[in-house]
Amino acid sequence: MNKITNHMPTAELQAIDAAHHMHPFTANDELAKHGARVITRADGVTLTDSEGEQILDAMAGLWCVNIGYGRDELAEVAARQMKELPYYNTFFMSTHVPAIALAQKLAELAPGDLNHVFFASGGSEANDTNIRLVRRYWDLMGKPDKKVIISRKNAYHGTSMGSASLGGMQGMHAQGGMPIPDIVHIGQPYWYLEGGDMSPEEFGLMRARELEQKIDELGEGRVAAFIAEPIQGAGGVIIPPDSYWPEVRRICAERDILFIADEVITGFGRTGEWFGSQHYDLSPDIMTVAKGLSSGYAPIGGSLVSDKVAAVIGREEFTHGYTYSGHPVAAAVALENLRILEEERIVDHVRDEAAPYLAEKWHQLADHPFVGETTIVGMMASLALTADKSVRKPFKASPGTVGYMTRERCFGNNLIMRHVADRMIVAPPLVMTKSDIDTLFERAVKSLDEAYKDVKEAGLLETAD
Ligand code: PXG
Repeated sequence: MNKITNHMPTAELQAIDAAHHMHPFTANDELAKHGARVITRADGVTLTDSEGEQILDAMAGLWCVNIGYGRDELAEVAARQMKELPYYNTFFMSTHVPAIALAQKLAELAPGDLNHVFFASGGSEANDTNIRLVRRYWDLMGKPDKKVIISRKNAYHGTSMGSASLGGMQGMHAQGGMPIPDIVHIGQPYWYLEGGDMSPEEFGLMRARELEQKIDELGEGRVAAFIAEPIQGAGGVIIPPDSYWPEVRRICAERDILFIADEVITGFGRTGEWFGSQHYDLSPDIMTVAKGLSSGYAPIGGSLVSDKVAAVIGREEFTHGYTYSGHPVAAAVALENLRILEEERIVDHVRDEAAPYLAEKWHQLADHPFVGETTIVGMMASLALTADKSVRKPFKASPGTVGYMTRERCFGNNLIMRHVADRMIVAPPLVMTKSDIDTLFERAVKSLDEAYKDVKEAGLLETAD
């Protein structure tokens, strides 16, 4: 068999890929017809594909390459760690220096008393851990009936059976018998399409109070926890109205339930603070982390756990753990990533420079006839495509038709800007300079112009009744 290299013709790579590689969230038959885009290298904020195209990655991979591509320091740390101790586990009273050092560093960076970490290889695993943690906590507290976890529609918490059940994606639940028992979903704080005649503030309060109503309906004695992303990422960068989080905070403080903040996307600088919980002044009992923890250079995630919860869980054996919990190479890479984020003051760069500039540019897109609203916090932004700026209504075409056409134009213009239904989203590497942001903006405008024309010509510039 020939060795597969970056230098093979693209079509050949695509054919082998289609024959043997099952892609996530993909209709493989469709993929086989078109061929996957083959990414061969990346540096800074730019990807190179097998055709030599230079693509601006305004999604930081999958919301994870916070420090940008091509940082040799991480490669060197990984090589060093692989030579010294490529693997050992953290079961059976064992530990190793990378896991110790990373746990300490996370305890230092995390807000409040989140001083303990249970490691996983990504966000899905970490959220599965969280389901077990909160139920175990209430068992040990002598309240075994407190099992229900309240989540939200259109939330994304991963793809394993547990984490996808926590998520509120109907399309995922429909494949495979989810949600698993004792997970329920309340409404999301998505004012643009769901707020009707209410002001954003009224709507935010109403959606927050659904939590209180759900707790009452189930009985507080049955509810273990509420889980939420500070800002829904994969759901379309849904930034809640200002009234939402203070009200949820009040409800959580008044009720005897745990709060899990899923910071897989909002963590490690994305909002201009180290964590989204700091941006919204939340005090979670458990925080899910992954992605930006290693800037995607190695698969690692975890659950950051408060003193209160850890003290209870620690009383007896917690029968849970992954072969790769605290993997030494991934932990060493994560630690080096955190060193770079901290020493290069990348979170300050986001707050003081990159995010304000991106916001200025992003909001200019609101003038485009194809754009119904623009929203942004830190380096995560979205816009609603619209057929008619005077109303907040979806397109007549099925959700995502217009978004997909727009995404194709973006990709054609060497800009990775994604769509979620008919919202366009960006979450670029945090190290973007003003000139990178100018390039992003120019390509976004060109793509919106072209897609607007396409949509008009296809007769799809029509609002649902
Ligand atoms: N929680 C949140 C908030 C996430 O965004 C996960 C958990 C799961 O993490 P892992 O590491 O198991 O994937 C995520 C992941 C998309 C997309 O299309 C988003 C994610 C993953 C894949 C695709 O936006 N988020």
